[in-house]
Amino acid sequence: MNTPTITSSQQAIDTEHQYGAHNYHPLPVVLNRGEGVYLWDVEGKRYYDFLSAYSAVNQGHCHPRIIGALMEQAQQLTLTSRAFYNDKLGVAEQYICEYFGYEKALYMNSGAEAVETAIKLARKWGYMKKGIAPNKAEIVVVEHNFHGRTTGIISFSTDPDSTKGFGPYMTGYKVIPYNDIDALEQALKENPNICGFLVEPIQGEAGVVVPDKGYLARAHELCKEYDVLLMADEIQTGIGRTGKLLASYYDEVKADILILGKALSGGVLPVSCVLADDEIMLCIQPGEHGSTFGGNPLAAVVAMAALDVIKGEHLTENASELGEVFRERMRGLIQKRPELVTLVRGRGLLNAIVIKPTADGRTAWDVCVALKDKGLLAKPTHGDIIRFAPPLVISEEQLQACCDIIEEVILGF
Ligand code: IF1
Repeated sequence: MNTPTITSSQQAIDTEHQYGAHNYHPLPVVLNRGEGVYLWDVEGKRYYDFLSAYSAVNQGHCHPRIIGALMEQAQQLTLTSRAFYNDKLGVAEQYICEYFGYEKALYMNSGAEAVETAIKLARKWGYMKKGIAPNKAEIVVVEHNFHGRTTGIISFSTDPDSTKGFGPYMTGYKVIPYNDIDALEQALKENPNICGFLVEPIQGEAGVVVPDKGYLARAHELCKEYDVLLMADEIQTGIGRTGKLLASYYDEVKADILILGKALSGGVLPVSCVLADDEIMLCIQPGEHGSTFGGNPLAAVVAMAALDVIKGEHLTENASELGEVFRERMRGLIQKRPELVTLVRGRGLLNAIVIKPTADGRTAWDVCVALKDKGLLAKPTHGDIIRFAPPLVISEEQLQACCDIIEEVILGF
């Protein structure tokens, strides 16, 4: 088959436009190599990656430890399905259980798959342990949530772009405002059929929305009081990104169901995982849930290497320290250009700034195009918010160089 060799960025863009679904609007840059915090385009231009594939590349692009584990296993055994055992899954289950302090793990592939798994698990627990009548279980979610793109998950999205035109929608959800403890208490008090509260400890897609200190802790107390499972979606905020191993740890909360993805593989292949203790996890019995690739030996060794790197290279601590440096630099920008940069917020190396459109209609998108031209890649979310999330391996020198680029673009915008 004569597949074309891409020799220019424009050729790649044109080929995707002709043969690929138009389900994204990417920044006009075509990448073909990644290493650590750097990406290179087809023409050889180098960029700092300030998105990290939406926090899937916390360990840096093509981390040698993770790639090494992948390559060794890839020549041994990549997939058995769960019809048979393999010699890596049990090891990776024990590893991740001990890493996060749970009794059981269920590996899946994408984040959405893990969220769907958690929803099924909470419902099953609701019927088997809480005694909810069949098909009456409900899950509380929050406004501006993002948990994936399956028809089940978008059923409780409040974002029209994620939901319009994809109905009919799944029932069994109650949407309440984020960071509103009274609304949660009211929802749990008035409905005995609630089995779970699904929430991001920090809302990523909504624009790095950090709740009040104590919100998650109080939410967990209410969940215990009303016999409801706290389901923490740490797919984007987990694995060191926010300066703690899990963002839940800012409130010293250990969720009843922990949902991980993205950086669980260091961006090398899709791996996600749901963790819970026996009382919950054993509600799903043999033959009731699974997936062809879930828990494959390749994903198993890659996940262990990816988690090893986080601890071995102290990436959580680096995220915490450099996050403070970054936000301080951004606050300096607000002072210099308050009419353009109105807000900076975040934890660790998950941060965002809010850009006010200029009088001549230029927006956060135009800021990102200008950043790209200066060698830094980031992408806006919801029009006016730019999320900044470099790989956690970034050095202070590299971070300062990136802040210089951001400052140069903002001051010259
Ligand atoms: C896209 C957003 C980020 C997630 C949380 C579950 C998932 C995600 C907290 C599902 C995935 C990705 C999906 C990707 C862009 C990106 C994203 F903009 F969509 F919302 F990061 F904020 N929970 N987020 O952030 O995991 O199935 O994708 O593996 O769909 O455009 P997935």
